[in-house]
Amino acid sequence: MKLSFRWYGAEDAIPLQYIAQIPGMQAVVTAVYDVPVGEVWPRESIRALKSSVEAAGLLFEVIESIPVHEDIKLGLPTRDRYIANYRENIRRVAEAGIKCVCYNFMPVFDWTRTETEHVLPDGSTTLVYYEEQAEAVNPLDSESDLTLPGWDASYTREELKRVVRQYRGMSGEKLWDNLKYFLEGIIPTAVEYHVNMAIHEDDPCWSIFGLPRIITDEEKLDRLLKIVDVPNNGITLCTGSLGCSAQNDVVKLAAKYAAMGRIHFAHMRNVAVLPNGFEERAHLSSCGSLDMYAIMKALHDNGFDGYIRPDHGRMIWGEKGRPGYGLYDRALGAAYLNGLWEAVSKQG
Ligand code: DNO
Repeated sequence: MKLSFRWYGAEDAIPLQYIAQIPGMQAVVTAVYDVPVGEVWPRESIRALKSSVEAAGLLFEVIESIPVHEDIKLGLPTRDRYIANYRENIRRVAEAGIKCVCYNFMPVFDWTRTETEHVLPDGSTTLVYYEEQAEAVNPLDSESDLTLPGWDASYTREELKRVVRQYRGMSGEKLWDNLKYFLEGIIPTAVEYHVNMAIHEDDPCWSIFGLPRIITDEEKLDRLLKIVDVPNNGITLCTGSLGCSAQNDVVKLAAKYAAMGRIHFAHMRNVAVLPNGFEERAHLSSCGSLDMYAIMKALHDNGFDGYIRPDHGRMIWGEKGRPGYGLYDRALGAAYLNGLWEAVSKQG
């Protein structure tokens, strides 16, 4: 595995040097954040990211994410222009040495939580998703809280309502058609430029606010991989996204898709699955519902050699920062993942 850490570019309060000081840290996962979704990333911006990451002694090999324009997910006639731009972005990041691109195909809302500062018994704060709170949010109702984490802050309320309305009535099958069209448009470029595309599962892995979500479980992952059946069409195994549903056996999925050579990136995070949703917890297995040791062992034993990063952390030690993306708890997560990997490697 290649240990990596997400960094939000020059705007990120966490200096690259701090990331480089985490034992075993090899790579930074980042993106160009100041270009509107769907447009082509300037070569200078990619170069600037690459040189700052490399100046800190870290590898610049993974992008998270090149976002997919809503028109592609909606299957609008304008999608061809955005798909052409997407191909161009793959070429440009590949030229800068990128080997893996993470993306998602969630309509409108990326990862969604209902509280960002839920206080755990030890005084740390964490991200949670409680169904009763999610049900109280209606993106078409102006009175609702429209600033849940993971939502694209560049939308105004009115734009958000417009785009949510565009999806009304769209079936999961239609979204599959649009995903197929997208993959058939971009995977040949990824193959040509030796880039591994790694789709991120829907988070949480069920439909929210009446919008379809399709990358949610084993059957759907199998279907996705078959659409274009080449290694470059792969996945980001996000333990928290899949593992927030007790229906998903994350250990089994890690083993299966690693053996197939289709996991290019892993997001490692623990969650406590509750009757009414889930809470993000510290990475340690005993802190949540997932057996992190068994997942790491499944990856290791099935030949996983991709990138891995500690996913969301809690806020601990008084740190203030971007929800889920502080330094301290993610660094503890990295240290723990290193320990697990050393243990599973030495066991042979
Ligand atoms: C949340 C992240 C996601 C992820 C995207 C990939 O913390 O895991 O936002 O980056 O879904 O496109």
